[in-house]
Amino acid sequence: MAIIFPDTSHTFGEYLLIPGLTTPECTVDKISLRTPLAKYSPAKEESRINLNIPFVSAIMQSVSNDTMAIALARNGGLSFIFGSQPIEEEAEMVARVKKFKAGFVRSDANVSPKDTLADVLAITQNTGHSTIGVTDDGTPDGVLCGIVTSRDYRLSTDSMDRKVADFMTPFERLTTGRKGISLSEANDIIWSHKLNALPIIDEDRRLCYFVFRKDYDSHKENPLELQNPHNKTLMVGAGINTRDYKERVPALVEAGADVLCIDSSDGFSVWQKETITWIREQYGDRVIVGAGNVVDQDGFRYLVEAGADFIKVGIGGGSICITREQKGIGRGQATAVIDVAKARDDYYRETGIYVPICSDGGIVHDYHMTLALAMGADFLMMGRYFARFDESPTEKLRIGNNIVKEYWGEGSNRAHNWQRYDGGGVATVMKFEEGVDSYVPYAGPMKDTLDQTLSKIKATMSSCGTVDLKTLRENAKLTLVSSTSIIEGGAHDVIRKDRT
Ligand code: RVP
Repeated sequence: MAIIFPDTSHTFGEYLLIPGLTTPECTVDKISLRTPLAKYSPAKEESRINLNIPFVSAIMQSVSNDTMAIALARNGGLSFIFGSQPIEEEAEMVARVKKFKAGFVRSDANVSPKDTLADVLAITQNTGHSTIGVTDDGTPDGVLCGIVTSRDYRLSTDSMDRKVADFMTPFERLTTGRKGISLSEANDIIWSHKLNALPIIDEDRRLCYFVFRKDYDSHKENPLELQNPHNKTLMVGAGINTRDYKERVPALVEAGADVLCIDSSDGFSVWQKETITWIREQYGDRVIVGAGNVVDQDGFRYLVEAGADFIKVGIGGGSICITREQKGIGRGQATAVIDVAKARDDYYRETGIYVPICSDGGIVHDYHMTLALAMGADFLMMGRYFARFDESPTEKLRIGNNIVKEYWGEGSNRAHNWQRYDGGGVATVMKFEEGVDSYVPYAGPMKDTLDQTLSKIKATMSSCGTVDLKTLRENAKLTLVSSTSIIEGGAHDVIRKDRT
């Protein structure tokens, strides 16, 4: 007879946390959200990647491109660049994140000495930038001949066909920095020479970047930035599938991806094992690779024994996901996390190896994040949450009175990611959709909302008397709530002024 799980499967909104003793040791300012991403033996070592905040962005076309990855890594989390695109394009996105240097801006307003004042004005208008690089060929990385700023010309008297060479500040009179200097060294030069912009050049005098005085403050405010400790680049992840991994993985590794993740709605498959086995044969443990998604202990064990570095948990809970309706597979996200966390802890007790788990999908309110972390998730993958921000790759639109961003599932026809829903065999098309195309309310730049979310998580952890995520997992007390008490949890039985 089939196994029927005796317990109902639940989701986050059906639980609440019970406060623990709050002490001076666990006030909000002392709380750390650092968390391991890759498996390790706690008795001997640290995880090779620790997130500074327990968030990763979903492996989705409508969520994780290079812009999102840079913004999230700068705030302490990590993006997985979507894998449902040609290999070269995914690798290019990874490479763009790795090349990003906070405060070092590739010049997008450039002229050559032979151009005219009219050309300068046109570029200023198009780009909105008033510092123009003058290079021998007018490209962003040509040999630097000088710079032009609004102080170099006088619109009321200068002729529009005046040559740039006549009015630019020439190279000989410029202060420049050498490629390879740090941001703080560049800023020291800016301050000591009273500059607004410092051109950075290489040994052949080619323009590499500008560092601007006005950016200084914004680049100081990212204490949680997630950097690769060896080369100081921002960390980035990338999605792979179980079909073209022999080509995709080498390209992503070459581009500098710090971590890979096999992206599948149902990861309990021999194809995931084959993919991990191939990666281990080619790269040993050098390549960090996560696997999933699973929703029970058997799935966890299988992928861990196959060699995965972390396991993603969740089927059918995603906001755009209709897998449960279409295929009838899945499990309430809270129950899935609790069950898989138990398997992780059992495995740790047996082997001394701790394999982090990621709760993927189904987070609706900020407090759900703390619940998921308390239930045992080491970190969270979110799509809808991140899709709402300026940094996501999708269109911002006005629909009626609302500003929205587009957000579509990888199982929708729009994404056409058949590899994610691959059941093996020769099929290379999706016969039915497992996701929808939708809008989400626009939420502005990531940082503002993210800071508020993190403050809420820390406030809850402080209420629970916990100072880090490990103690939250170990000491949290959770209770199931009835549907009546869920109603009691919001404002009720009053006429809200903001809704009249
Ligand atoms: P959410 O954060 O609730 O929007 O869920 C995002 C998650 O949903 C993804 O990380 C992925 O696991 C899942 N997903 C992505 N596309 C689809 C689909 O089309 N069904 N589901």
